[in-house]
Amino acid sequence: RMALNDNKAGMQGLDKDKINQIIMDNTVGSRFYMNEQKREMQADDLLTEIEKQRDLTRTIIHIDMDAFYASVEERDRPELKTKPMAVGGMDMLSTSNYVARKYGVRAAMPGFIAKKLCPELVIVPLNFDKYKQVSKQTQEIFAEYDANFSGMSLDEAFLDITDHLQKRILYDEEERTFHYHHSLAVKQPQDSDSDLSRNVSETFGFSPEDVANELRFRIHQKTLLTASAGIAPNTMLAKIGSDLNKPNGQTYFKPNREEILKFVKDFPVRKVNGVGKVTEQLLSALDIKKCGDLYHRRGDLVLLFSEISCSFFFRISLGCSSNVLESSGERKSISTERTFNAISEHKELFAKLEELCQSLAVDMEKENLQGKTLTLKTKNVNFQLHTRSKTVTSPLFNFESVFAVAQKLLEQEIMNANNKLTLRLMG
Ligand code: DCP
Ligand code: MG
Repeated sequence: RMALNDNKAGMQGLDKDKINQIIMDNTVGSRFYMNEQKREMQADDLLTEIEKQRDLTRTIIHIDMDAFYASVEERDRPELKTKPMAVGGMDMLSTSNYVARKYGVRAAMPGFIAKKLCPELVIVPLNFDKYKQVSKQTQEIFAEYDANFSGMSLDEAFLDITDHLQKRILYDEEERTFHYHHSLAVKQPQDSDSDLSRNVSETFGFSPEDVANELRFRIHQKTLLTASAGIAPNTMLAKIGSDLNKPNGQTYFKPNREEILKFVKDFPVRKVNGVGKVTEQLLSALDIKKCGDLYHRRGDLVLLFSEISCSFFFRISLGCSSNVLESSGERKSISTERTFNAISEHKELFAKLEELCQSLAVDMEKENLQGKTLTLKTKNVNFQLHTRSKTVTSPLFNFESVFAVAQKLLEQEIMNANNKLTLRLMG
């Protein structure tokens, strides 16, 4: 940001590099430079905190069916396999097969536009009962590997196979062998019709990749549909992995920090789960396209985004994310907030905070919930909303533990306020 801006009349053709070097050399030590450095240090503190939480001990698999609705329809009408096809209606498509994707036809596109892109496109109406039934079949398989698997939608799930891998060491060959559905056995030319013995079964090994292959094999045998998988130490990488070798493929991220960082560096930010169109555009305006750019621009991100957003971005840049699966439909947060006449006395602010924590603790107990992240929400007299969060290592489970963290957050809020902190809402 110190660099020369040469879009002023009469500045064409300058040696920008040389000029920037001189600016840089002479800015070191200036207040401007120190401020830049301070922000980078702030960012580095956050990065260190995240790095401390990196945990490479679990093995997570993300499984995602290929062109799910479309594949179910193709299975039941094989003549569609070679044609461009989509599922949905003229107003909206739910997905398309890989033939149609070549034309730019995809999910969340109106069918009438898709028809313009590909006039021979076949549009098949939705058949939810069929998709639900397949989903049930796959979930029966998932449960054998992780009873607490987390189903994200009909066609995708996260499994923590860490415990399975340990038990698996003791599995004999038979327990790792699965038989072909008769019609799916690959017939060799020398086989007679009654002799498919060479191809009737497949045996899988002990590694995480073997387990993913086994899962995908079993899904295919049971549903006649293919799935892709990502295997990684956390959910973010596992999710990325299931998409990388689609369709009918898988990707393994070893539990190795250096290799993960190397991969993440050049990976497009947009492809990370949770980075939507708006975030992509915001980051793109800052010329941030790859996950590695998030690290290089950490000082600017701290200046421009909230702490929660920065944490999210820095996690991405380090390839860190949760490896704790939430069971389907599980509640993720609980909150309480109050609006009141403006107060600024510290004693009053902390009293209000105490009251809120008490009320939250009662609700948590009722719902039998514990917390990992506490967020303090404030609205000042100028109606500016602000949130500040802290993630802790041991769970928050009662008034005392919640209030201890909340107090720290409020202290920071008071310290960082430009003027005397005066609030009209706290949550
Ligand atoms: N779906 C939908 N509307 C969307 C996206 C998806 O109704 N905007 C439905 C149809 C998909 C299913 O959810 O078949 C699964 O979504 P995916 O994103 O996993 O897409 P596909 O399984 O179709 O394709 P891929 O092979 O890319 O996973
Ligand atoms: Mg899918």
